[in-house]
Amino acid sequence: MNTELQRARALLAASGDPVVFTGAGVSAESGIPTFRDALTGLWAEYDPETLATEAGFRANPSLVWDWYASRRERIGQAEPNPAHRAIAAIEAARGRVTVVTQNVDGLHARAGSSDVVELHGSILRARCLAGCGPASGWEADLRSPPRCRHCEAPLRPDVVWFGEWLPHEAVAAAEAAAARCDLMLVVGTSAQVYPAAELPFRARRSGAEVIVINPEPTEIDAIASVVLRGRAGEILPALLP
Ligand code: BJW
Ligand code: ZN
Repeated sequence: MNTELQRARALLAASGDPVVFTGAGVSAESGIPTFRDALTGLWAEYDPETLATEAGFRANPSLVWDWYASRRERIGQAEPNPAHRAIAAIEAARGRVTVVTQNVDGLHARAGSSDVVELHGSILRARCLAGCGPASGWEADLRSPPRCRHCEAPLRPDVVWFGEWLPHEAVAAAEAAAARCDLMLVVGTSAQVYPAAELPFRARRSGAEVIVINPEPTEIDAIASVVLRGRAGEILPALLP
């Protein structure tokens, strides 16, 4: 076994409180596209200003709703991959592992992780654009977008778009996890989107070891104790005892 992998296994085995911080790369092997990969990422084909901002939604609600609906359908057909399952297995072996994810696909929970902090919301939920709160029963509404039952305003996907605040409770839980953990596994994120990308730095400042798992270099490599270059679905299972 290669030395870096051995070091990572030892750090995980010695950790009393690991936290896993994930991005789109952890779901790539489930067939869900990432955002910034040069050829296959969503932002190579689609414009984030048009599709992932409130202004873009207000300008063309049905275009944006349909784009999210097609992604939701693809996610519904996808299955958790060996990376999601390995993370759930780490929890099963130890009792608790907080997973802080930027992903909106719900695959960590489907793989069996029970403590998942969703920093960028969930594509499986919708909420009222006018602020009434979470919506229910909208799946059967075939309008694009469906309308709020209380005020008839359009519903929007319950995800965090550019320029929007992250859900306060999720940020608080993620910051607490980063401050308290003794090991943070940073898996499949380009770490270019803030404030989420601050979390590994927060963990490192509090003395945690950082392990990066990614086929490509990232800004986090500089503060990592170990960098494992490769696919999450191949590397994470190899970290298990
Ligand atoms: C693998 C793999 C395999 C591949 N195994 N790995 C200038 C202008 C305007 C705004 C800003 C600005 N400068 C900074 C900002 C703030 C902005 C920001 O950070 N922008 C940067 C892009 C510059 N942030 C925000 O706006 C945030 N809000 C905020 O700051 O509020 C305060 C505020 C209020 C008012 C005004 C201004 C500020 C909100 C950010 C919301 C991000 N939303 C999205 C869309 C979610 C909904 C949806 O799904 O459509 O979240 S964007 C997208 O990026 C998505 C992701 O969660 C997020 C992070 O991406 P991630 O997960 O890292 O994916 P990729 O594709 O980048 O990387 C994939 C990685 O996987 C790569 O490294 C691959 O190598 C790797 N990989 N295969 C392992 N098999
Ligand atoms: Zn409403």
